[in-house]
Amino acid sequence: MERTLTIFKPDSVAAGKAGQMLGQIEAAGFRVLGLKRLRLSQIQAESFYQVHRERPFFSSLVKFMTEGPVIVAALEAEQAVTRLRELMGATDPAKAATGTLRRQFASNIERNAIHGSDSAENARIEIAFFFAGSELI
Ligand code: FUP
Repeated sequence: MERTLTIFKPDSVAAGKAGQMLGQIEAAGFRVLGLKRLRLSQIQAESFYQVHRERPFFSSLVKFMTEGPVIVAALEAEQAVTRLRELMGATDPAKAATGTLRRQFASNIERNAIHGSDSAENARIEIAFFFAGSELI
């Protein structure tokens, strides 16, 4: 079993689509270990995306990620990292395959509906960013 972290981004939550997205993720065999709704502070968003701090889109991404509440979930499944990224589709929804979450729910490469960890190691770091061990059941 492997864990991964997903974030239903402010666009999905504002549109009332997070539940549908989580339903598709559960239907694909993922188990929800932890779930919470929160609004990221600027410092939290900058810290979460610090790997992108030198990229031209960084400040716009931080602004988007802090514009409203997000819903974060710690998930468990066989090959959870890879399988969630397959369900999500490409970063740019215009390039995402039919049926993927980003193809269904994202607007553009920035407002792209959902985050998923890109490795098991980053999943561990990202889950710890949002959840205490006692919150993962
Ligand atoms: P992904 O792993 O698919 O979420 O994509 P990346 O880690 O490459 O990018 C992280 C986030 O940066 C994306 F979800 C959206 C944002 N981004 C932009 O806003 N513009 C870009 O050109 C690339 C990424």
